Amino acid sequence: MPCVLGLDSSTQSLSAILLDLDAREAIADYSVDFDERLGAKYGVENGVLPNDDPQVKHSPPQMWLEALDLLLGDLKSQGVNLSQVVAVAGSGQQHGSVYLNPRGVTLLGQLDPHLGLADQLDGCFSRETSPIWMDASTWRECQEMTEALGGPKAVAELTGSCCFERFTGTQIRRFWKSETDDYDRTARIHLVSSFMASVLAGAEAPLDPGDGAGMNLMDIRTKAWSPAAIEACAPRLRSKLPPIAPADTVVGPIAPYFVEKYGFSPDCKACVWSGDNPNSLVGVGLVSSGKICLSLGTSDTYFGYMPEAQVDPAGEGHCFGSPTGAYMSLICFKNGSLARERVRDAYGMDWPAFSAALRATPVGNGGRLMLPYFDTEIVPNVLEPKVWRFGLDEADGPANCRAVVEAQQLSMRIHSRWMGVDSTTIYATGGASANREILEVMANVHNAEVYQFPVGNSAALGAALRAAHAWYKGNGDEQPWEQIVSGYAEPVAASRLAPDPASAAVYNELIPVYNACEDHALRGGPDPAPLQEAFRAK
Ligand code: XUL
Repeated sequence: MPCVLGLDSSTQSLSAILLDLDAREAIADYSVDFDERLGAKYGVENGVLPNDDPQVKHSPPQMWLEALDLLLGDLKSQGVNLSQVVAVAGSGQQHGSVYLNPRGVTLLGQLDPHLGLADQLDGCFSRETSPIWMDASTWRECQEMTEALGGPKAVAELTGSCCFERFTGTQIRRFWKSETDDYDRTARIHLVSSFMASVLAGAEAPLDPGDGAGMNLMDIRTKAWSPAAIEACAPRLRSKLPPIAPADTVVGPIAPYFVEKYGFSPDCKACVWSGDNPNSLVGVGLVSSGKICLSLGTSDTYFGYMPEAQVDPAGEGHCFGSPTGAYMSLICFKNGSLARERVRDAYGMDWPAFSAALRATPVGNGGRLMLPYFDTEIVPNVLEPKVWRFGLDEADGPANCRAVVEAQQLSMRIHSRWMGVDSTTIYATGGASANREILEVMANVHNAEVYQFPVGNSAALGAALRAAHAWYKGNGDEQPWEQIVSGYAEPVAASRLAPDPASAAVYNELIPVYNACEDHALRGGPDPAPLQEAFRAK
């Protein structure tokens, strides 16, 4: 019974999905929550280290290592037979980076099964904490790299995206500028994905073009490091970066550490990892054009498959590599689940009460709107956290619940226009996709049918399916992607939620009002109150 393992090292947890390739079903689906299991030791909140500066968001890389030991130890003690795993691949939160000193690079090849991963790699990091995708502290470095590369359009054409604060290149530049000695003693800069893949392989792993596109350092068309972007980023950088290799590359056999400690077979193949979004693309079966996925996780992302590289003219969205060798379009909204939770908690609610609040309030919320920038926001770009309320009383719990959900969906609708995708069908995934009331708002705002998935963690599932693809290919039995995903990454037909025409019409009227609120708050546009009044009067 050959099995493949997909791991997902995300902001708040490390998860695993084990697929039985003969039975074509998931036989284990398990997660280690960082706060719950390691929060006291590492001092994290929602997986992130607290910082007085709301723009700075780092996590401890040793916590990710310790979580890997915990997760595999738990699976083993639950009786999961890891010797049947023929290939393992993974998903890393995108953009985050890990900085190894020369000792760290050497030790990766000498992992001792009698010690824990976090303990033996202690002292191996030239930067103790890892900047992650939520970090917004590199505005200046974005300007500098953009200027050096000939302006925003030129950067986007070259790398697939304009310079963004969270993108790894701008983070590396800031490190070089502010901690030059530590930068100089850095032997290797990994992404979260290539770092975790290196640990599993016990050897330095490449990163893939899906995750590489989140750095502003890779040429999006050749899928190789761009000398110009590297030059604009930091000196002596090229030799510190790992190679880039296709997502179905096998790095090597799994390290003896995992064979001795957890019972993996020495023949188990350790494959290249990718970012959570490229993995999710496969995990929801988007291996050809036509449909859109909306992932409601720590970040909310809106993405789809693209056959050719296409860049957002407005500069807000991204073009990443797809694990199939093609491309994907993506827009990332930072105020996702944590914003929903902030509203829920502010009114002492649980999720059933939050859903009841959505049911009890009218579609369109009577024109009461929120701009939910609880944290700095990526799209639209907001560097000072601030929650804006327009005609919305902060004391009114139910109206605020509806306002945050409607704001998120309206913003996605507005900022996704550049993709030009006919999204009459939306695949919903991520934790909050279990909430039917939220999906109802989604269906009506986008005027599209919405489907749920049996497996909530599409990133871990996508990683497992990539491991399967690499394994079949390595056996000389390469299978088309449609066949790889079939039966695993398919929406639940009975979950179909059709838009209600009257509600969709209300949102069509509300879109310009929401747009005007954004315009007023972020670009000094006119007061949106008259538009809100006109909306209410209709
Ligand atoms: C995508 C992004 C987030 C992270 C979350 O560009 O920043 O979706 O990948 O882990």
